[in-house]
Amino acid sequence: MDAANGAQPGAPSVEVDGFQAFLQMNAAAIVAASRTEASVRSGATVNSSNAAASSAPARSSEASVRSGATASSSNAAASSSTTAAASSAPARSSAGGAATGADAAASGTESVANASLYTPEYLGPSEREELRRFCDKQPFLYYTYGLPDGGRVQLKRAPKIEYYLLDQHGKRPLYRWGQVEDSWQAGYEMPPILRSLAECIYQKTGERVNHAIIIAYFHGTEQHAPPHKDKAHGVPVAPGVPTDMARDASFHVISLGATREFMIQKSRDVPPAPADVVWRKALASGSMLRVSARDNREYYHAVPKQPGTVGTRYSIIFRTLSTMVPVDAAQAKRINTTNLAPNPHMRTVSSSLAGFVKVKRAREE
Ligand SMILES: O=C(O)CCC(=O)C(=O)O
Repeated sequence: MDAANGAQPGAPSVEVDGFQAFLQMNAAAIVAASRTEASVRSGATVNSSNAAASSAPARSSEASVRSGATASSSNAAASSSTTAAASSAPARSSAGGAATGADAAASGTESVANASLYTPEYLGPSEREELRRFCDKQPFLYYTYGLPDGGRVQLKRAPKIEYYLLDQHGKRPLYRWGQVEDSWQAGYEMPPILRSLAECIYQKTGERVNHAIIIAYFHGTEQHAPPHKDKAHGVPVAPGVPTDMARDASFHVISLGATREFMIQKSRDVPPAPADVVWRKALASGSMLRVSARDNREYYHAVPKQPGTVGTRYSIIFRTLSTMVPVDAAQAKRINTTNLAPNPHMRTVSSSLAGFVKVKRAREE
């Protein structure tokens, strides 16, 4: 384990400083926002010692998930007087705390379908940029997908990299969405930049996410996500398909870079009939979309092909998984370097490196 960034040896390198600040600022703003909301609801003023004393997380059931975005940096700066103790206390949830119109309007958050939420400016410009740079450096994989006839295919429509948090027994979460068993060990422990975001999600929603997949949409039509449901307990899936996400868990999508449209729809049709479209949105860079467990159960979601898209979109999808397995470090090392997807953002580096190697060889000969 690399003490500097909390990742295993060989894990992609990370920059962290800005995000530690991001977490601190957002945690402060979240507590401040929860105080405001609590006082609005109860008519009482909640003082900072109450906030600091509060160690109970917001409840994770859908009914109690509160509205609103993690505050933007500017909001956070405004509440920078909040104490460090208060900053570490998760936002409290009032029972049944659905978004009020005023809360949503104040934070720019849009309520979507059934308790899903879209927050366009979840990240400030510098966090957005730092996270995008982090994504640019990732060694994305083409996962091998198992076909119903027993065949295997490299899944080029969604180059991915996985990150996870270990549990107290040293086990890692496993999310099976169709990849072959060889890939179940793929991924790395979360570096601080992702841990910070996981912590922000906990502060806001009470959900202890333990897994993140980053997907690279390098190209508007080569990379896409067909309509599907995430595989959570209670979601109707085909017989034999495992459901590794916890029951009642939402999933949380941070978008970076080029905008791609995200669809929530009633059918699997591509494109869906207009009457089947529940919600569609070009997800802004730096935004957060929380798709509730209910919306995942009842609807499909998709990122359609989008001809003419300029630039890369990354999505970071945080989930709470309940299937935990022992880590097999040797298999992880093997699979993390198998079927690497060509990453256009690394091309300059690799071509100049290749040039350097060529020149060096020529000099040595
Ligand atoms: O990339 C996205 O925004 C969504 C990806 C997705 O639907 C999924 O991983 O289940």
